[in-house]
Amino acid sequence: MNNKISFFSIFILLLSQPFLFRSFSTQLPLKLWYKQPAINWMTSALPIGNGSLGAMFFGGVQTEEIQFNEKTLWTGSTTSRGAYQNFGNLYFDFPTHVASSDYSRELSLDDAIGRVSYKSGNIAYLREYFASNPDSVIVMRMTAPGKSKKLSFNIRLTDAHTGIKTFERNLITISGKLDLISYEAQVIVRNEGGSLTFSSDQITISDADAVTILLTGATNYNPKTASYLSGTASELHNLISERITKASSKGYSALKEAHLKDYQSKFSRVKFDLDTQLPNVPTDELVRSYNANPYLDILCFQYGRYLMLGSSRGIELPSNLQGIWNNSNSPAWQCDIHSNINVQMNYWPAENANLSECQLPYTDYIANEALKVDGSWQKMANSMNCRGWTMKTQSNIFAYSDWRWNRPANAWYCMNLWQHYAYTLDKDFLKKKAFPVMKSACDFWFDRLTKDAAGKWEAPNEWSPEHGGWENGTAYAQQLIWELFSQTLKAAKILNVDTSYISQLTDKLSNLDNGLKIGSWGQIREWKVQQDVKGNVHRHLSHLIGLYPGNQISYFQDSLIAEAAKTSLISRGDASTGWSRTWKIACWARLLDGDHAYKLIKAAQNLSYVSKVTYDGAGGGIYENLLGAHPPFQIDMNFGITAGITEMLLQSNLGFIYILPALPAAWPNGNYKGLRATNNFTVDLKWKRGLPQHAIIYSGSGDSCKLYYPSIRLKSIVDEKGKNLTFVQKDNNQIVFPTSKGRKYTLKFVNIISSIRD
Ligand code: FUC
Repeated sequence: MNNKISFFSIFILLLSQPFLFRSFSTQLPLKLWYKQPAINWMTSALPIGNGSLGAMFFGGVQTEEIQFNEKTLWTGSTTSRGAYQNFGNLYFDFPTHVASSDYSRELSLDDAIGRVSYKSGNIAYLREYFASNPDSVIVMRMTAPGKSKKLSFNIRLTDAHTGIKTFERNLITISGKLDLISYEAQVIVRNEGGSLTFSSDQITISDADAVTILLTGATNYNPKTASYLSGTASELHNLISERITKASSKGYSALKEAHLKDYQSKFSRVKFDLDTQLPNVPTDELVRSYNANPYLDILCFQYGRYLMLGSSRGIELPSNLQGIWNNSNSPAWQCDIHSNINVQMNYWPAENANLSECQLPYTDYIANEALKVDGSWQKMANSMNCRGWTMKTQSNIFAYSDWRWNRPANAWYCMNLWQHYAYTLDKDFLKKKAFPVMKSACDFWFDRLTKDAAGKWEAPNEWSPEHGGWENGTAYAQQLIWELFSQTLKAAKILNVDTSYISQLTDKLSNLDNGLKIGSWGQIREWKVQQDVKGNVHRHLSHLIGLYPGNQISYFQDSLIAEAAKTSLISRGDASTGWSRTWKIACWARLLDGDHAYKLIKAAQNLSYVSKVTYDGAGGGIYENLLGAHPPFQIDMNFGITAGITEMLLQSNLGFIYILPALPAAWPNGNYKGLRATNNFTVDLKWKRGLPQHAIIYSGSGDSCKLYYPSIRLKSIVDEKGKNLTFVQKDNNQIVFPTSKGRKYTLKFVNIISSIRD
């Protein structure tokens, strides 16, 4: 028998065994690790967070520093910008400790636990840190595994402001007031064995077997009230005291168990593997010298999901320019809510990377501020004699907004609302939350738009962030308004709102300048009047919003326009600020060019040590701790990498599921599990030699599933009961099959055979 044939038939036999098709979800342990303590907050300390309470740990041997934050600790008010603030620092002093070569500092993304371990003398020490969402505390545990009475150290807490500090035996409290906000944090220390004493500036532990330290903090901020405050300082004190007492009475194991249950149930929804080995080098070395290793891509992808769970749960506020992590009282751009790309980018991977609930603090914030009668956003619209709501570029958490007008941001914010619906099909959310806000944004533009010479609706006096002059009908404004009107129209039809509104919106949309004009050198025109300069490498891609995150530009709709977008993208270049590099990953993915998207992933992984504000792009990339470098640290790019990679693996924005739309040659084999597609589908997929092998599709909606892949050939679709399903081969590239809500379907591709044969 011919060898090739015998191998082939054995292989086919093996393929018919179900166990082979269960092998999704393999994923290497996800860990950032280092052989030395962090020396710089921005570039090397490691973040933990529960969605609103966060910390960065350094892992110093003689002195451990844990800098912490709470999302609502801001100076400023409804009339002044202020800035997001550092809350304080917690220190652990181990004066006699000297690290041996066994030092390790790590952050596990699988369990959201930071660990520091080392040997001092012949004793091994271990510290564990996590930020618990269910118990609203940061938990720290010191042990010397297998030994007793070996823990002697001091605990100090500092306030980043000038509040009052008090000690009551094992409890330290700091409290104070900023411009508007009252704040309080408490630290409680529980020693097992040994003794605890305290003085006016520290708690001292002697000869303990193990020690658990809990930290929590909050403010009296409340976005639902007109004053943005609720409760007095003493009510805040009671809340914090109750919280810490309750958590402390649970004990370390129960706290850890609750944390793991909560975190892992969300984080483990998505797995991503590129058929690679775990590199045996620390993370700083990995970025510096082994940047081509696909494990770094996996790590960066999942880090964005980790950071989202860490910075976007709880209070109705989006993550800011640094998520929630900030060690300065005067951070760059005040660590604000920036409306011309940054806050939106923070949520790009929320839906498709399966953390839908993490988008709610942002969507709730939008709905809350947009619908506040006489709130600042409505007042800004009224100041232009328009209904609805709008904003400027910079915003604090009290809806004070300043710097340049960014009127089309209302449309951009609405895209996130629509996204949440498009993925979840949550009609209640659409009706009660999204639609009223979207309609109100449409009202603003109904009142604001004017007719151009050709009789098309255009937005007067607009910009293209953040360059060029102001003029009517910029591509930025028009493309965003087009998205707003199209999505609101879809929403209106789904919700069966009155037909006169639907015809009014239909009319406006069909007479709108859609912001897609091809210019003299084949580019998408950024301005209607001003000339675009070829080779202008400005970081913003505002005229390509229709490509990503919008839906207007694609080869499936108009290849001339898609080519023009490509010309514009090439002209902008690759190197830029951190977030700009990652926006380009998603744009190249939408242009179905996986290799160029991959090039941008590598550009985004450029190891940076620059911590001062720069725009030239040379310092853009990531730091040793994999946090995004604008520079300085800006978290949008971490979410941008995750969103961009997702877009390379799966696209569904046009109503069908395109698997592996932009797979680069650098990822020939791999699998993912749990990526989300619009219309409430979830997709697992395995590929080999660049070709899909099999997929599992979970139907959350019961809609028919449209699957796209060039020259798609399916061997079979089998339901949960093993029954073969008939499917329609719509054309060379698309198949359609019916689904039932809550069911899953296993698809086998014919490619599996051809890829093995050749
Ligand atoms: C926008 C960008 C800058 C920076 C700032 C926070 O203004 O143009 O690059 O990211 O936001």
